[in-house]
Amino acid sequence: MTDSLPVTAGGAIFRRLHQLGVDTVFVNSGTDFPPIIEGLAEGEAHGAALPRSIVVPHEHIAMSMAHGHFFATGRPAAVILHTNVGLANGAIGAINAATDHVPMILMSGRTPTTEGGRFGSRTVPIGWGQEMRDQAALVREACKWEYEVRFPEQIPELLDRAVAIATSTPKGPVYLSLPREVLCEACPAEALEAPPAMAAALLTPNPDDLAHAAELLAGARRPLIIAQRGAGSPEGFAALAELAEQWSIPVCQWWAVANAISSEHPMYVGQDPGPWLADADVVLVIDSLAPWMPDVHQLGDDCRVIQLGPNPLYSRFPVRNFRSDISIATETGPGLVALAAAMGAAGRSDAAADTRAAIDAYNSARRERPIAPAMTKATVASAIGAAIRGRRATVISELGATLDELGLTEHDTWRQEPHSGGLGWGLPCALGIKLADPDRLVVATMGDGSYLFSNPVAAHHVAEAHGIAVLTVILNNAGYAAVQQSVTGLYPTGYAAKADVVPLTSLSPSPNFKLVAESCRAWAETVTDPGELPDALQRALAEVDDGRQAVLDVHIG
Ligand SMILES: Cc1ncc(C[n+]2csc(CCOP(=O)(O)OP(=O)(O)O)c2C)c(N)n1
Repeated sequence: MTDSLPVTAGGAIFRRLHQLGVDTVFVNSGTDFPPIIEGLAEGEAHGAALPRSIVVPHEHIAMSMAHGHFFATGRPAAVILHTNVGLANGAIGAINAATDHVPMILMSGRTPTTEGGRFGSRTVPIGWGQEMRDQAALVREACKWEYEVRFPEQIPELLDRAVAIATSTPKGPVYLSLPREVLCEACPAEALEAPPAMAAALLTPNPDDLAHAAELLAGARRPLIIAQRGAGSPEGFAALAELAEQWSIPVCQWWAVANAISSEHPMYVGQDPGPWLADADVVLVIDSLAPWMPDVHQLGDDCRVIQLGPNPLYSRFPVRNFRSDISIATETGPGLVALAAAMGAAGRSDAAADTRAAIDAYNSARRERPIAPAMTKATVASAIGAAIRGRRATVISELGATLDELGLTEHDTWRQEPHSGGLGWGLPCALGIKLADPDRLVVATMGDGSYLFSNPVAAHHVAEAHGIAVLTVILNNAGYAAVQQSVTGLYPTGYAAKADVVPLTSLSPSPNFKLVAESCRAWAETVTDPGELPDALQRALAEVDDGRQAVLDVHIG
């Protein structure tokens, strides 16, 4: 702090965020912003320590970049949007963050309450047009906490509380609404400089539950582990690898959104729990919203299930009835480390050899399955995997490259769109990761539909403006294959399945994505021949290593 004068409350937000360790604020501004912009300029003029502000010309991108920022740093970013309309554009991002347990300090202006007579009162017709009876309702279901600032001096204490709640187990977004007149008032400076007043509450496993779970797993004849949202931390990743190896337990990653185990681990059995679930007597479910598909997979009558994760019963969701005999609420990484320790140094002796033989046979068939020579998602994934091998890289997939064909072996090298499925997340999430961790290679892969949802011109603009050199690989089938598959899955012999083009799923003619990327001076190429893909990837990676964003529009069948 360079002075102790009261500061404009709009700028006080930035000063307090900095003090709370929030180093990046993604912003899309509007007419509610004068006290925010004036307060920021005031802070800069006075040499105050502030987080960096990144201007993002679409709110879904701002939210998804904040999502990626958390992936890269483990710390929340803040997002400030324009009143109800900006918040509405950002609402998908809040839904995605909530489902992915990503903390985020989300704020938006509230149109001035007063029609005149106060500094900050309404000055333009949108002052009336943007008022809502309940603005917070736009994101309430996705947020752990919300409030509307009433007085300027509340700002430090409210932000302390916002950050502490967002980063408590289970982590998630919080929302603060910012009325313009309040932000125009002065906030006392002293409290902005005080240390954080509130600590996050982080869960570690209850020892009794842990002992019970360890006993059950150690005594199982046909145990199975299902992971969906990763192993939580490098330590959790290592603990799971050791536990699976030592106790000969197959590990399956059904619909994974983060990788929990190396693709090359001898106990990794791919994504399908089908071959293992019906016979399993104990299943450890690691942080999985939907660990199997009840319509297809059945548990045996005597099977016992242990669920472990930040919110093992996923209490936000009204219907989610997966069995849970032992529910262990914990941050996932420390929970896995503690579980491995509780299981001790012994190992499963009696049935272990049989399990290993079955897994080996299953895996040789699975791993030796040839990848078709045609251009498919699997071909592209396998080429990307080969191109990035040995590098510190993270691959993002939004209906993009398939996990198993990438052959990833390390923690935090894979992220898929959250199970909320709010598309348009992938490219900006990759930008958020790369912005926070510039030395990491970040490859964003997505379908052409997902790419269009990500507001590509705005996303490439942000990448250019901030020198964020991400490689984007579009898996372009000129349509919505996932929706087509969903239709033919329900009506395999129906009219839609027999139609030349499944209605409502075509994106033909495909835009020229090369030109879209080049409009922001990205390096871009279109690839149609699978034989050309490896070289094209090398050319693209050379550009990215040189600091320029690159885009490959890969036409898949
Ligand atoms: C914001 C949003 N709108 C619509 C959907 C519904 N949806 C799910 S998958 C999908 C198709 C995605 O197409 P693409 O990314 O090209 O991948 P493909 O299905 O072709 O593999 C759509 C539209 C969604 N999940 N999110």
